[in-house]
This record gives sequence, C-alpha cells and structure tokens, in this order.
Amino acid sequence: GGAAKEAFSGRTMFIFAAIGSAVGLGNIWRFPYVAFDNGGGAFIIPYLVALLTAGIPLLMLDYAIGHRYRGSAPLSFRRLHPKLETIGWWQLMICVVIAIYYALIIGWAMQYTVFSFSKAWGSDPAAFFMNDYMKVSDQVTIGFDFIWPVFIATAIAWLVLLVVLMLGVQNGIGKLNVVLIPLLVVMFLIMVGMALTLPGAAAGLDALFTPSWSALGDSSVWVAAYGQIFFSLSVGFGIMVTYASYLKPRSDLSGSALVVGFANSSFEILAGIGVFAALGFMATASGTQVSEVATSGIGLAFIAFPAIISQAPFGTLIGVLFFGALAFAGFTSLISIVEVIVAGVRDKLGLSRPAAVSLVVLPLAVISLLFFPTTTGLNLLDVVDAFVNNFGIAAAALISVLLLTSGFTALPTLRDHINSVSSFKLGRTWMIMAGGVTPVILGYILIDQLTKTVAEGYNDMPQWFVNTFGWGMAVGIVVIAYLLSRLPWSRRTGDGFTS
Ligand code: LEU
Repeated sequence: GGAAKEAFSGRTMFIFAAIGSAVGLGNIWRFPYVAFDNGGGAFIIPYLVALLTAGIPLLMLDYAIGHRYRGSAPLSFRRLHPKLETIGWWQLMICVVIAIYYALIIGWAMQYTVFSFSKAWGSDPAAFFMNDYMKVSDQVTIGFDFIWPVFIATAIAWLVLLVVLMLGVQNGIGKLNVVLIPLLVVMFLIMVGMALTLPGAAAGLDALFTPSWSALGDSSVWVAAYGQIFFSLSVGFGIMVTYASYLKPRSDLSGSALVVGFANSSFEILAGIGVFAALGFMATASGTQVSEVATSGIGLAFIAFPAIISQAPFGTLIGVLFFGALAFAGFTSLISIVEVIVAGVRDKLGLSRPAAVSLVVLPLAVISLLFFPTTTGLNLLDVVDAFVNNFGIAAAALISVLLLTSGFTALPTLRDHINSVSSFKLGRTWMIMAGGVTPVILGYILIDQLTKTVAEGYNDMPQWFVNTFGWGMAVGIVVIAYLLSRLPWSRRTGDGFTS
C-alpha cells in the first residue's frame, strides 16, 4: 500500500521542472566568477570535459534510479539495495545544507530588484553591500546580529516556497516552472542583449574568454569545473532522482537528459557573456581593467552589477531584468532542493504532503533565518558553499558511483532500464564514462584538494571556523545520514520492491 504517488502530467512538465532546477544561482551568480577565477577562457575545457564525462552521464544515472525505483532518494537507493539507503540520506543532507544558504541569496536578489529603481547602493556598491547592506562583521565568527531587511526578504522566499510545495508536484512545482522558465529566458535574453550593446562590452568578453592555459595544470581548476557541473546540473544529490520518480512509466529518459544538460550549459555560457559584457562596460567607463572590477568573488553579482546599473543607459531596466531573473532562477532551484527533503521524509514516515512539507520547511526556514541574514552570515556562506560543493557533492557522487559499479551490478540494470524507455540508446560509452572515467577523475581531484585544504586551510579563515562549518559540516552530514538510515520505515510506504 502507501500513499498514491504524485506525478507530473507529462514529459514537458518534467523537462520544465528539471531545467528550472538546473538553471539557478549556479548559472548566473556562480558560473561567471568561477570561470573567471579558474583560467577564464581555458576553463571551458575542464568545464566541457566535466559536462560530457560526468555531468550528462550522471544526469542519466540519476534519472534512471528515480524512474526505475520510483521513490525519493533514500527510498530509491534502498530499493536498489538496502545497504545503499545511507547514500540517499547523504544526498538529502547535502540538500539541507544548500537550501539554508540558497534562500539567502534569493532574498538578496529580490531586494536588489527593488534597489534597482532607487539605485540604493549610491556611488560605492562594494561598500554598500559589505557595510551598509550585509553589515559584514570584521570577525569571522557566528553571531546572531540580524539584519532585518535581509531577514524579511529571506523569510518571504521561505513563505512562498511553503505555499508552492503545499500545492504539490503538478499544481505547485510543475505549473510554477512552466510559467517562470519561459519568463526567465525572455528576461535574460533581453538583459544580455542590452549588455552586449554597452560600450566596452568586448573588453569584458576578452577577459572572460582569454585563456590562461597554465590553469589547466592546476587541479583546483578541475575541482572547480566538476563542482560547477554537478551543482549547476543538480546532479548527484537527489534532485533528479526525486523529479524522475514523478515521471510517468514510459518517458524518454536519455533524450530528456540531453535536452536539460545542453539547455543548462547554454544558459550558463549566456550568463557568462552577459555578466562579462557588463563588466567590460564598467571597466571601460571607469578606466580600469576588467580584472580589477571582477575580483569580488561571491559579491560579483551584487557589487559589480549595481555599479553597471547606475552608469548604463536604461540601467534600472537592466537591474530589474538581471536581479528578477536571478530571483526566479534561484526560486525554481530552491523548490527542487527542498522537494528532495520533503519526498525523503514523506516516504520514510509515510506522511501526507502537507504534513511532510510543514515538518521540513519550518525547521529549515528557522535555521536558515538564524544563521544567514546576520552580520556573520556572509563568511559562513562562503565556507559552507565551498565545502558542500568541493567535498560534499564530489565525495557523495564518487562513493555512489563506486558502489553502483562494484558489487551491486546496478549499472547494466539501469542502462537497460533507460534503453527500454528512451529514444537515445546508451551503450558501452555511457558505462565507461559513468562507471570508469568519472570515479577516476573525481577520486584524483578529491584527494588532491583534500591534501591542499588540510595543509593550507581555507581562504585565510580561522581554523576553528573552517573545522566546524567546513569539515565538521561535511563529516556531520554523513553521520546524520547513517543514523537516519537506521530509523525504521513507515509501514505505509511499503518499501519492498518487486519488478
Ligand atoms: N542547479 C542549481 C543551480 O545551478 C543548484 C542546485 C543546488 C539546485 O543553481
């Protein structure tokens, strides 16, 4: 028995939702600075290698798991093999960590959409963001000094999320994406078009695309590329497993993965072009180098863009389109992150949707609001984002793939499952990529990155802070995942699997 399984009405709905999840802050807020920091034009090589060897093959793997075993991440992995349940909870815990900081950035984006009208940041957007807006404390620590406007914006994001998730898979998640994704694409295309016509745009594109080849020898660049691909495609932490479990039995899986994978990367490169065209304008207008204006890492979108908005013709329109698109893109991704947790908790405890949504969203919102819209939230965001991406997602992906290839002989079963429903058939190449190439590369870069971060620390931050919120968080979620896997399942879920 068990509660009737919810579903998307069709493959189009699913593809919109999957693109909605993939296209997010990662594409607009993260990709441009990651690409710029990691070799500029040369980054395209590790990026494409990561997309083709790991991103798309693992996207198909995620789809296959969710679609064949028809459950949340913990339930699907359990049905695959009872010993694998912990992997599902580990992926779910990664979503918990991402959700609590992701909502903050959506809050910023909503607020900056409004700021675009008054150009609230004045003549020094960097000082505004750090000192007036986020009031960043000069001590790297945890404090509960709330910044109320940011708190309220973040709370609004959580509230809307609560409502949409209550509406369910088809009427909430599906419909929201069908409306927001086309809107987002149109807004973004207009924004990029406007940015490209600004004087100096070419200088920005030069800066982004001029390759620094030496970067290719640096393993951290490869880590960044794989991390970016996993994050950006929403691969390896339960999202695509969950969404695919809502797909009707006969649905083209590999074809959908190709559509989603290429749509996501196209959007990402478009975002890079738009952001750097705008940076080129800003550098030209202020008579400096693009590298001078693009050095602000996390703050790129919230420091560089405001300056552009203040100076460019039709700046307010650029601002509304850019920050509005950022908020929409972020929101359709946050939905998918939180749905992983809702689905897992729901399956395990045998709850109704409203009960599971309340049980998940309320505590998450409280944690998110306690730690992030504060004067110390920005450094915490930096550490948590780096560790969950560079270690959490990569390590979880590595271990899942290793387990699926060794001992459990799951890959051939999953390939056959994909081929039985899909137009694009998978052969040996897929098995070699997913089961051979990906784990070797992931294993290498993980070890290299681990030794480096252990030896050098992270970003000159105090060691206790990195130990607690970086390493401690990364290890802590694995322990929690294991404990959750030990809890009994609700009898209502009927987690046995026969086929
Ligand atoms: N894929 C999303 C993005 O690019 C992130 C994910 C965690 C949902 O922002």
